Amino acid sequence: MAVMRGAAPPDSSDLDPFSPEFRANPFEPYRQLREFAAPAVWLTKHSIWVVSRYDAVRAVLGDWKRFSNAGGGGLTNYFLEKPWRRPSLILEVDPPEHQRTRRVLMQVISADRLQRLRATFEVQADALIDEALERGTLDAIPDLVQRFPLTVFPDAVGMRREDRSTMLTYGAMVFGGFGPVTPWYQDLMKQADTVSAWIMERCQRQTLAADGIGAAIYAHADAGDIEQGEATLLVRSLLSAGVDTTIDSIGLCLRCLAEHPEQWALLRADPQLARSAFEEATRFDSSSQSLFRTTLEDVDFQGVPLQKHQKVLVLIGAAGRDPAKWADADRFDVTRRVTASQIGYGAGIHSCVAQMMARLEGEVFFASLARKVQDIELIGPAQLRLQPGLRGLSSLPLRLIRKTS
Ligand code: OVV
Repeated sequence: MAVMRGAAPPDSSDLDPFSPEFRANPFEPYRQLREFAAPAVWLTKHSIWVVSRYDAVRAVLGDWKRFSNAGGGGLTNYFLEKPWRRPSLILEVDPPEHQRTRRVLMQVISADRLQRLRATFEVQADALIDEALERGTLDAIPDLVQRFPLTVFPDAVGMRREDRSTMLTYGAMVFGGFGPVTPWYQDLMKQADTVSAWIMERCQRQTLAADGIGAAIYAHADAGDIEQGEATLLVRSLLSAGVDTTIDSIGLCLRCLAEHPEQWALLRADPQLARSAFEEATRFDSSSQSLFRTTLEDVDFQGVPLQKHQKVLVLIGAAGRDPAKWADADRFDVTRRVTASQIGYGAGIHSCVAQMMARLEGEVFFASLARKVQDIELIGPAQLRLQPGLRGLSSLPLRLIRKTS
Protein backbone atom coordinates (compact mmCIF):
# COMPACT_ATOMS: atom_id res chain seq x y z
CA MET A 1 0.00 0.00 0.00
CA ALA A 2 1.21 3.46 -0.81
CA VAL A 3 2.33 5.55 2.15
CA MET A 4 -0.52 7.77 3.25
CA ARG A 5 0.17 11.21 4.62
CA GLY A 6 -1.69 12.31 7.74
CA ALA A 7 -2.55 10.37 10.84
CA ALA A 8 -5.54 8.09 10.41
CA PRO A 9 -5.25 5.28 7.85
CA PRO A 10 -8.15 5.32 5.40
CA ASP A 11 -10.97 2.85 5.30
CA SER A 12 -9.61 0.02 3.21
CA SER A 13 -10.75 -3.28 1.74
CA ASP A 14 -9.09 -6.29 0.20
CA LEU A 15 -12.03 -6.84 -2.17
CA ASP A 16 -10.82 -7.21 -5.76
CA PRO A 17 -13.36 -5.86 -8.27
CA PHE A 18 -11.45 -7.50 -11.12
CA SER A 19 -11.49 -11.01 -9.67
CA PRO A 20 -13.77 -13.68 -11.17
CA GLU A 21 -15.48 -14.15 -7.77
CA PHE A 22 -16.36 -10.47 -7.49
CA ARG A 23 -17.47 -10.29 -11.10
CA ALA A 24 -19.66 -13.38 -10.81
CA ASN A 25 -21.87 -11.54 -8.33
CA PRO A 26 -20.75 -7.94 -7.86
CA PHE A 27 -23.92 -6.77 -6.12
CA GLU A 28 -23.08 -8.17 -2.68
CA PRO A 29 -19.55 -6.69 -2.61
CA TYR A 30 -21.02 -3.45 -3.95
CA ARG A 31 -23.22 -3.39 -0.84
CA GLN A 32 -20.22 -3.95 1.41
CA LEU A 33 -18.33 -1.11 -0.27
CA ARG A 34 -21.29 1.28 -0.04
CA GLU A 35 -21.60 0.57 3.67
CA PHE A 36 -18.14 1.80 4.64
CA ALA A 37 -18.34 5.02 6.64
CA ALA A 38 -15.96 6.81 4.29
CA PRO A 39 -17.12 7.93 0.82
CA ALA A 40 -13.88 6.61 -0.74
CA VAL A 41 -12.27 3.30 0.24
CA TRP A 42 -8.70 2.21 -0.42
CA LEU A 43 -8.44 -1.11 -2.30
CA THR A 44 -5.31 -2.80 -1.05
CA LYS A 45 -5.06 -5.33 -3.91
CA HIS A 46 -4.61 -2.65 -6.55
CA SER A 47 -3.61 0.48 -4.58
CA ILE A 48 -6.53 2.45 -5.94
CA TRP A 49 -9.51 4.24 -4.43
CA VAL A 50 -13.06 3.09 -4.97
CA VAL A 51 -16.26 5.14 -4.78
CA SER A 52 -19.58 3.33 -4.79
CA ARG A 53 -22.43 5.33 -3.20
CA TYR A 54 -24.68 7.23 -5.62
CA ASP A 55 -23.96 10.70 -4.21
CA ALA A 56 -20.22 10.14 -4.01
CA VAL A 57 -20.14 8.73 -7.54
CA ARG A 58 -21.95 11.83 -8.81
CA ALA A 59 -19.59 14.08 -6.86
CA VAL A 60 -16.50 12.52 -8.45
CA LEU A 61 -17.95 12.51 -11.96
CA GLY A 62 -19.00 16.14 -11.59
CA ASP A 63 -15.55 17.31 -10.48
CA TRP A 64 -13.41 17.09 -13.62
CA LYS A 65 -10.95 19.69 -12.33
CA ARG A 66 -9.71 17.34 -9.62
CA PHE A 67 -10.73 13.95 -11.04
CA SER A 68 -9.11 13.81 -14.45
CA ASN A 69 -9.70 11.60 -17.47
CA ALA A 70 -6.23 12.27 -18.88
CA GLY A 71 -4.83 9.56 -16.60
CA GLY A 72 -6.59 7.01 -18.82
CA GLY A 73 -9.90 5.18 -18.99
CA GLY A 74 -8.69 2.17 -17.04
CA LEU A 75 -6.43 0.93 -14.29
CA THR A 76 -3.28 1.94 -16.19
CA ASN A 77 -2.13 5.34 -14.96
CA TYR A 78 -1.09 7.35 -18.05
CA PHE A 79 0.66 9.87 -15.80
CA LEU A 80 3.07 7.09 -14.83
CA GLU A 81 2.75 4.32 -17.45
CA LYS A 82 2.58 4.07 -21.22
CA PRO A 83 -0.85 3.32 -22.78
CA TRP A 84 -1.17 0.42 -25.23
CA ARG A 85 -2.92 2.54 -27.86
CA ARG A 86 -2.99 6.27 -28.52
CA PRO A 87 -5.23 7.77 -25.85
CA SER A 88 -8.79 8.49 -26.90
CA LEU A 89 -9.31 12.12 -27.95
CA ILE A 90 -12.62 12.28 -26.14
CA LEU A 91 -12.57 9.79 -23.25
CA GLU A 92 -8.99 10.32 -22.15
CA VAL A 93 -8.64 14.11 -22.22
CA ASP A 94 -9.77 16.97 -19.98
CA PRO A 95 -11.11 20.41 -20.87
CA PRO A 96 -10.29 22.44 -22.86
CA GLU A 97 -9.24 19.74 -25.38
CA HIS A 98 -12.27 17.68 -24.51
CA GLN A 99 -14.92 20.22 -25.51
CA ARG A 100 -13.72 20.47 -29.10
CA THR A 101 -13.96 16.75 -29.80
CA ARG A 102 -17.07 16.26 -27.68
CA ARG A 103 -18.89 18.96 -29.63
CA VAL A 104 -18.11 17.23 -32.93
CA LEU A 105 -19.46 13.87 -31.74
CA MET A 106 -22.54 15.54 -30.23
CA GLN A 107 -23.27 17.17 -33.57
CA VAL A 108 -22.82 14.08 -35.72
CA ILE A 109 -24.93 11.87 -33.41
CA SER A 110 -27.76 14.38 -33.50
CA ALA A 111 -31.39 13.77 -32.58
CA ASP A 112 -32.14 14.33 -36.23
CA ARG A 113 -29.81 11.56 -37.38
CA LEU A 114 -31.19 9.19 -34.76
CA GLN A 115 -34.69 9.83 -35.99
CA ARG A 116 -33.59 8.98 -39.53
CA LEU A 117 -31.90 5.79 -38.30
CA ARG A 118 -34.90 4.51 -36.35
CA ALA A 119 -36.69 2.87 -39.30
CA THR A 120 -33.49 1.10 -40.40
CA PHE A 121 -32.91 -0.19 -36.88
CA GLU A 122 -36.51 -1.46 -36.76
CA VAL A 123 -36.17 -3.39 -40.01
CA GLN A 124 -33.01 -5.02 -38.70
CA ALA A 125 -34.44 -5.88 -35.27
CA ASP A 126 -37.59 -7.32 -36.82
CA ALA A 127 -35.58 -9.47 -39.22
CA LEU A 128 -33.27 -10.83 -36.50
CA ILE A 129 -36.14 -11.57 -34.12
CA ASP A 130 -38.14 -13.28 -36.89
CA GLU A 131 -35.13 -15.42 -37.64
CA ALA A 132 -34.73 -16.27 -33.96
CA LEU A 133 -38.41 -17.25 -33.80
CA GLU A 134 -37.92 -19.52 -36.82
CA ARG A 135 -35.17 -21.33 -34.95
CA GLY A 136 -37.18 -21.46 -31.74
CA THR A 137 -34.25 -22.48 -29.55
CA LEU A 138 -31.02 -20.55 -29.77
CA ASP A 139 -28.05 -19.15 -27.93
CA ALA A 140 -29.39 -15.62 -27.86
CA ILE A 141 -25.97 -13.97 -27.46
CA PRO A 142 -24.25 -15.04 -30.69
CA ASP A 143 -27.42 -15.88 -32.62
CA LEU A 144 -29.41 -12.72 -31.90
CA VAL A 145 -28.02 -10.10 -29.53
CA GLN A 146 -24.51 -9.65 -30.97
CA ARG A 147 -25.83 -9.42 -34.49
CA PHE A 148 -28.01 -6.39 -33.82
CA PRO A 149 -25.49 -3.71 -32.71
CA LEU A 150 -22.84 -5.33 -34.89
CA THR A 151 -25.08 -4.62 -37.87
CA VAL A 152 -26.79 -1.33 -37.12
CA PHE A 153 -24.00 0.61 -35.42
CA PRO A 154 -21.13 0.15 -37.90
CA ASP A 155 -23.69 0.63 -40.70
CA ALA A 156 -24.63 3.98 -39.15
CA VAL A 157 -20.94 4.95 -38.92
CA GLY A 158 -20.60 4.02 -42.60
CA MET A 159 -18.45 0.88 -42.44
CA ARG A 160 -18.79 -1.47 -45.36
CA ARG A 161 -20.60 -4.77 -44.83
CA GLU A 162 -18.17 -7.61 -44.22
CA ASP A 163 -17.36 -10.15 -41.52
CA ARG A 164 -17.19 -7.81 -38.51
CA SER A 165 -16.12 -10.30 -35.83
CA THR A 166 -12.75 -8.54 -35.55
CA MET A 167 -14.63 -5.63 -33.98
CA LEU A 168 -15.46 -7.85 -31.02
CA THR A 169 -11.82 -8.83 -30.61
CA TYR A 170 -10.86 -5.17 -30.72
CA GLY A 171 -13.58 -4.32 -28.20
CA ALA A 172 -12.27 -7.02 -25.87
CA MET A 173 -8.82 -5.42 -26.11
CA VAL A 174 -10.12 -1.91 -25.42
CA PHE A 175 -12.28 -2.86 -22.45
CA GLY A 176 -9.97 -5.64 -21.22
CA GLY A 177 -7.22 -3.03 -21.30
CA PHE A 178 -9.10 -1.06 -18.65
CA GLY A 179 -8.46 -3.85 -16.15
CA PRO A 180 -5.29 -5.44 -14.76
CA VAL A 181 -2.95 -7.46 -16.96
CA THR A 182 -3.99 -11.11 -16.72
CA PRO A 183 -2.93 -14.22 -18.68
CA TRP A 184 -6.23 -13.90 -20.62
CA TYR A 185 -5.37 -10.33 -21.58
CA GLN A 186 -1.77 -11.12 -22.49
CA ASP A 187 -2.94 -13.92 -24.72
CA LEU A 188 -5.55 -11.67 -26.36
CA MET A 189 -2.98 -8.93 -26.97
CA LYS A 190 -0.83 -11.23 -29.10
CA GLN A 191 -3.22 -10.13 -31.88
CA ALA A 192 -3.01 -6.43 -30.99
CA ASP A 193 -1.01 -5.32 -34.03
CA THR A 194 -3.15 -7.03 -36.64
CA VAL A 195 -6.43 -6.15 -34.96
CA SER A 196 -5.46 -2.48 -34.46
CA ALA A 197 -4.38 -2.26 -38.09
CA TRP A 198 -7.73 -3.77 -39.17
CA ILE A 199 -9.64 -1.19 -37.12
CA MET A 200 -7.52 1.81 -38.12
CA GLU A 201 -7.98 0.96 -41.79
CA ARG A 202 -11.73 1.16 -41.27
CA CYS A 203 -11.42 4.60 -39.66
CA GLN A 204 -9.95 6.10 -42.84
CA ARG A 205 -12.06 8.54 -44.76
CA GLN A 206 -11.97 6.68 -48.09
CA THR A 207 -13.37 3.50 -46.53
CA LEU A 208 -16.43 5.23 -45.02
CA ALA A 209 -19.83 5.68 -46.70
CA ALA A 210 -20.63 9.26 -47.70
CA ASP A 211 -23.84 9.46 -45.67
CA GLY A 212 -22.60 7.95 -42.40
CA ILE A 213 -21.50 9.37 -39.06
CA GLY A 214 -17.84 8.75 -39.96
CA ALA A 215 -18.08 10.96 -43.05
CA ALA A 216 -19.83 13.62 -40.97
CA ILE A 217 -16.85 13.62 -38.57
CA TYR A 218 -14.48 14.15 -41.50
CA ALA A 219 -16.69 17.02 -42.69
CA HIS A 220 -15.92 18.72 -39.37
CA ALA A 221 -12.23 18.35 -40.20
CA ASP A 222 -12.86 20.05 -43.57
CA ALA A 223 -14.63 22.84 -41.69
CA GLY A 224 -11.55 23.30 -39.50
CA ASP A 225 -13.17 22.21 -36.22
CA ILE A 226 -10.64 19.36 -35.84
CA GLU A 227 -7.59 18.01 -37.67
CA GLN A 228 -7.92 15.20 -40.23
CA GLY A 229 -5.95 12.89 -37.96
CA GLU A 230 -8.25 13.72 -35.08
CA ALA A 231 -11.24 12.74 -37.22
CA THR A 232 -9.64 9.32 -37.72
CA LEU A 233 -9.25 8.85 -33.95
CA LEU A 234 -12.81 10.01 -33.27
CA VAL A 235 -14.11 7.38 -35.69
CA ARG A 236 -11.94 4.95 -33.73
CA SER A 237 -13.70 6.08 -30.53
CA LEU A 238 -17.07 5.19 -32.03
CA LEU A 239 -15.84 1.81 -33.26
CA SER A 240 -14.29 1.19 -29.80
CA ALA A 241 -17.16 2.18 -27.58
CA GLY A 242 -20.24 1.63 -29.73
CA VAL A 243 -20.60 -2.11 -30.22
CA ASP A 244 -19.70 -4.23 -27.19
CA THR A 245 -21.39 -1.83 -24.77
CA THR A 246 -24.82 -2.15 -26.39
CA ILE A 247 -24.40 -5.87 -27.10
CA ASP A 248 -23.75 -6.50 -23.42
CA SER A 249 -26.48 -4.18 -22.18
CA ILE A 250 -29.09 -5.67 -24.51
CA GLY A 251 -27.97 -9.19 -23.54
CA LEU A 252 -28.26 -8.47 -19.82
CA CYS A 253 -31.64 -6.80 -20.30
CA LEU A 254 -32.87 -9.85 -22.21
CA ARG A 255 -31.76 -12.07 -19.33
CA CYS A 256 -33.57 -9.79 -16.86
CA LEU A 257 -36.77 -10.22 -18.85
CA ALA A 258 -36.30 -13.99 -19.07
CA GLU A 259 -35.79 -14.15 -15.31
CA HIS A 260 -38.66 -11.80 -14.40
CA PRO A 261 -41.68 -13.20 -16.25
CA GLU A 262 -44.07 -10.73 -14.61
CA GLN A 263 -41.96 -7.84 -15.96
CA TRP A 264 -41.82 -9.47 -19.39
CA ALA A 265 -45.64 -9.77 -19.28
CA LEU A 266 -45.91 -6.02 -18.69
CA LEU A 267 -43.63 -5.23 -21.61
CA ARG A 268 -45.31 -7.76 -23.92
CA ALA A 269 -48.70 -6.22 -23.13
CA ASP A 270 -47.36 -2.74 -23.85
CA PRO A 271 -44.41 -2.55 -26.28
CA GLN A 272 -44.28 1.19 -25.56
CA LEU A 273 -42.58 0.22 -22.29
CA ALA A 274 -39.51 -0.92 -24.25
CA ARG A 275 -37.53 2.28 -23.68
CA SER A 276 -38.32 2.29 -19.98
CA ALA A 277 -37.46 -1.41 -19.65
CA PHE A 278 -34.05 -0.88 -21.25
CA GLU A 279 -33.48 2.19 -19.09
CA GLU A 280 -34.21 0.15 -15.98
CA ALA A 281 -31.85 -2.61 -17.11
CA THR A 282 -29.16 0.04 -17.60
CA ARG A 283 -29.58 0.86 -13.90
CA PHE A 284 -30.15 -2.67 -12.65
CA ASP A 285 -27.53 -4.67 -14.55
CA SER A 286 -25.74 -3.40 -17.59
CA SER A 287 -22.46 -3.48 -19.44
CA SER A 288 -20.68 -0.48 -17.91
CA GLN A 289 -20.22 -1.12 -14.21
CA SER A 290 -17.19 1.05 -13.60
CA LEU A 291 -15.22 4.05 -14.80
CA PHE A 292 -11.85 5.46 -13.77
CA ARG A 293 -10.66 8.90 -12.84
CA THR A 294 -7.17 10.00 -11.75
CA THR A 295 -6.51 12.75 -9.22
CA LEU A 296 -4.65 15.75 -10.66
CA GLU A 297 -3.54 17.00 -7.24
CA ASP A 298 -3.88 16.10 -3.55
CA VAL A 299 -7.62 16.04 -2.92
CA ASP A 300 -9.72 16.23 0.21
CA PHE A 301 -12.71 14.21 -0.93
CA GLN A 302 -15.45 14.70 1.67
CA GLY A 303 -12.82 14.26 4.39
CA VAL A 304 -10.80 11.48 2.73
CA PRO A 305 -7.26 12.51 1.74
CA LEU A 306 -6.39 11.34 -1.78
CA GLN A 307 -2.93 11.93 -3.17
CA LYS A 308 -2.00 13.38 -6.54
CA HIS A 309 -2.08 10.93 -9.48
CA GLN A 310 -3.98 8.19 -7.71
CA LYS A 311 -6.53 6.11 -9.57
CA VAL A 312 -10.17 6.21 -8.50
CA LEU A 313 -12.49 3.37 -9.50
CA VAL A 314 -16.00 4.79 -9.86
CA LEU A 315 -18.57 2.02 -9.48
CA ILE A 316 -21.59 3.28 -11.40
CA GLY A 317 -23.03 -0.22 -11.15
CA ALA A 318 -23.00 0.07 -7.35
CA ALA A 319 -24.52 3.58 -7.52
CA GLY A 320 -27.36 2.13 -9.59
CA ARG A 321 -28.22 -0.18 -6.67
CA ASP A 322 -27.77 2.33 -3.86
CA PRO A 323 -30.83 2.05 -1.56
CA ALA A 324 -30.20 5.63 -0.40
CA LYS A 325 -31.12 6.74 -3.93
CA TRP A 326 -33.46 4.09 -5.34
CA ALA A 327 -36.58 2.69 -3.69
CA ASP A 328 -36.39 -1.10 -3.72
CA ALA A 329 -33.04 -0.82 -5.49
CA ASP A 330 -32.61 -4.56 -6.08
CA ARG A 331 -35.97 -4.93 -7.78
CA PHE A 332 -36.09 -4.97 -11.60
CA ASP A 333 -39.13 -2.86 -12.48
CA VAL A 334 -39.74 -1.95 -16.12
CA THR A 335 -42.11 0.87 -15.11
CA ARG A 336 -39.60 2.62 -12.83
CA ARG A 337 -38.79 6.24 -13.75
CA VAL A 338 -35.02 6.05 -14.06
CA THR A 339 -33.87 8.44 -16.77
CA ALA A 340 -33.50 11.67 -14.78
CA SER A 341 -31.24 9.91 -12.23
CA GLN A 342 -29.65 7.38 -14.57
CA ILE A 343 -26.02 6.73 -13.67
CA GLY A 344 -25.40 3.79 -16.04
CA TYR A 345 -24.11 6.14 -18.76
CA GLY A 346 -21.89 8.00 -16.30
CA ALA A 347 -22.50 11.66 -15.47
CA GLY A 348 -20.93 15.05 -16.02
CA ILE A 349 -18.90 16.20 -18.99
CA HIS A 350 -17.84 12.66 -19.98
CA SER A 351 -21.26 11.01 -19.75
CA CYS A 352 -21.78 8.65 -22.68
CA VAL A 353 -21.84 10.82 -25.81
CA ALA A 354 -23.83 8.22 -27.77
CA GLN A 355 -26.28 7.39 -25.00
CA MET A 356 -29.26 8.40 -27.14
CA MET A 357 -28.05 5.98 -29.81
CA ALA A 358 -27.75 3.23 -27.18
CA ARG A 359 -31.26 3.97 -25.95
CA LEU A 360 -32.60 3.90 -29.49
CA GLU A 361 -31.02 0.48 -30.10
CA GLY A 362 -32.43 -0.88 -26.85
CA GLU A 363 -35.87 0.58 -27.40
CA VAL A 364 -36.14 -0.71 -30.96
CA PHE A 365 -34.87 -4.17 -30.04
CA PHE A 366 -37.17 -4.69 -27.06
CA ALA A 367 -40.20 -3.13 -28.77
CA SER A 368 -39.79 -5.60 -31.63
CA LEU A 369 -39.40 -8.44 -29.12
CA ALA A 370 -42.54 -7.32 -27.29
CA ARG A 371 -44.56 -7.18 -30.53
CA LYS A 372 -43.45 -10.58 -31.82
CA VAL A 373 -42.66 -12.83 -28.86
CA GLN A 374 -45.07 -14.51 -26.44
CA ASP A 375 -42.72 -16.45 -24.15
CA ILE A 376 -39.02 -16.20 -23.35
CA GLU A 377 -37.88 -19.42 -21.72
CA LEU A 378 -34.40 -19.90 -20.24
CA ILE A 379 -33.40 -23.43 -21.29
CA GLY A 380 -29.92 -23.50 -19.78
CA PRO A 381 -27.63 -21.51 -17.54
CA ALA A 382 -26.61 -18.07 -18.79
CA GLN A 383 -22.82 -17.65 -18.83
CA LEU A 384 -21.25 -14.40 -17.65
CA ARG A 385 -17.88 -13.38 -19.00
CA LEU A 386 -15.67 -13.09 -15.94
CA GLN A 387 -12.62 -11.44 -17.47
CA PRO A 388 -12.00 -7.77 -16.64
CA GLY A 389 -13.75 -5.33 -18.93
CA LEU A 390 -17.40 -4.86 -19.69
CA ARG A 391 -19.99 -6.92 -17.87
CA GLY A 392 -21.84 -9.17 -20.26
CA LEU A 393 -22.97 -12.65 -21.18
CA SER A 394 -21.19 -15.07 -23.47
CA SER A 395 -24.17 -17.40 -23.62
CA LEU A 396 -27.94 -17.18 -23.04
CA PRO A 397 -29.77 -20.35 -24.12
CA LEU A 398 -33.40 -19.47 -24.84
CA ARG A 399 -36.57 -20.81 -26.37
CA LEU A 400 -38.65 -18.08 -27.98
CA ILE A 401 -42.31 -18.65 -28.77
CA ARG A 402 -44.10 -16.47 -31.29
CA LYS A 403 -47.16 -14.45 -30.41
CA THR A 404 -50.20 -15.77 -32.20
CA SER A 405 -52.67 -12.94 -31.76
C1 OVV B 1 -16.39 5.32 -23.50
C2 OVV B 1 -15.28 4.68 -24.27
C3 OVV B 1 -14.98 3.36 -24.11
C4 OVV B 1 -13.95 2.79 -24.85
C5 OVV B 1 -13.25 3.56 -25.76
C6 OVV B 1 -13.54 4.88 -25.93
C7 OVV B 1 -14.56 5.44 -25.19
C8 OVV B 1 -12.77 5.71 -26.89
O1 OVV B 1 -13.04 6.90 -27.00
O2 OVV B 1 -11.90 5.16 -27.59
